[in-house]
Amino acid sequence: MNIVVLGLGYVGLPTAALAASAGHEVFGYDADPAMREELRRGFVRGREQDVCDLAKEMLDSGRLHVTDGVESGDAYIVCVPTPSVHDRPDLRYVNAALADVAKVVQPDQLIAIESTVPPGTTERLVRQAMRAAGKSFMPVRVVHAPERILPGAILRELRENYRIVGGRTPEDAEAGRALYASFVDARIHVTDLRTAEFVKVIENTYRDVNIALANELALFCEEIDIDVWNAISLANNHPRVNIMQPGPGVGGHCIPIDPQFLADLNPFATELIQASRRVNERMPRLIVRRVTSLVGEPDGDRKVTILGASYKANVDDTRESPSLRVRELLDELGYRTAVYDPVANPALTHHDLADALHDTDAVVLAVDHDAFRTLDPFTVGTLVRSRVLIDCRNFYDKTAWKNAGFDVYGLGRGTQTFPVPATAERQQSLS
Ligand code: SAJ
Repeated sequence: MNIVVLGLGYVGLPTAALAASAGHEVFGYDADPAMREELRRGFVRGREQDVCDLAKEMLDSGRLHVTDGVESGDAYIVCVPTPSVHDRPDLRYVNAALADVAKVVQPDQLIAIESTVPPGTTERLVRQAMRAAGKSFMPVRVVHAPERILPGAILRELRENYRIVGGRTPEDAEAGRALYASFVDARIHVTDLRTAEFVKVIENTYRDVNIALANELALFCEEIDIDVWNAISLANNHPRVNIMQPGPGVGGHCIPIDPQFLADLNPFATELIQASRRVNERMPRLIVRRVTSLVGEPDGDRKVTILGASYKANVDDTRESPSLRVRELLDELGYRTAVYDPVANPALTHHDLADALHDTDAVVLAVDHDAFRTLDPFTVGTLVRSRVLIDCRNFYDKTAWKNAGFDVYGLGRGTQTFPVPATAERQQSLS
């Protein structure tokens, strides 16, 4: 089969490589000419080694081609981003990809959209693109086959995570199922277009709401002096309870965005979803409030060092990163700030840990990268100006840091680790 993949980013490239490794002839196109040129030279962006290796192997094999335009094929897989602008889905990349496809697509060929879109979008956009190209919509097969690969485990999830394929008609869905069955090992569930679109969005919405619950419980626990991490872990022993982990906020290009697609479609039926967004969005501000209560108001000299710039552990992606939002808020208030992250894009961070920690008044652990595990509190203590640790991920052994002379505040751990004044007052009023 000849498969055309549009968008060669973190979803499109591994998809193209996997399809090529299954024996298909794959023609990949990305709107970024620099990326196309890099790929042709065999340079693959990204940190997940198995993805880079497979992509290089397939480029070398001659079964994965990088083209300067959209070729005609038996199937077109659209893997372009759908960001959010002012809390509304920005569909311009999907529209551009479909305009390219509409020019070359022939009857009975299959268009598969993997990009996350609000329910009702796939059919509408394909119809518009076909009309604009002066073609009839009906003879083309259309499916929505949402990507659901977890950054950090892309290739495994692409191969093994079960898939939803929604078709405009049952025949379209079957054509989509056959396409994906030819290169993934996962179970494939077939449904209609709108249900597939909805399922993808509610998966990420479920995660956002669940994390919001964990964050709310963390703040509640600080007030009543209970360790939320322990409490959640105990509650999760129950076979029907699965609460996620608190943190400094929710980042990445999916989970903070997708719930807004539902809220945008129907603001009145999405109160819980919108409230959860607000809870998660205010977390960076709360971390900044903790900084101020621990080190004092900014005075032009006070400095805060943030460990981690990525949106989550062990990935280099910094999109919507809560850690960078914490930095932004601190900068706005007038603190001096430094960010150190050995995993994320080096352009955004200090290259040298000692340099980042020099003269600092508080260390904020924002991302639980494995690389931070071995940080020695005694060594850190010799580099900083004031020994204050704010651990947003329950990452470090608090006793070890306290023994090294640090005042330690752990998100959701209450006064068991550090007597925050507001909590002490609250304790008095409770007793
Ligand atoms: N986070 C928490 N607490 C947790 C788990 C995560 O605060 O218990 C935070 C992370 O630190 C991060 C954010 O949430 O800032 C999102 O991370 P994530 O690992 O939950 O999700 P993503 O965005 O990396 O990937 C999600 C996945 N969706 C689901 O698991 C339902 C992935 O399968 C999707 O393919 C991806 O979104 C996407 O592209 O939509």
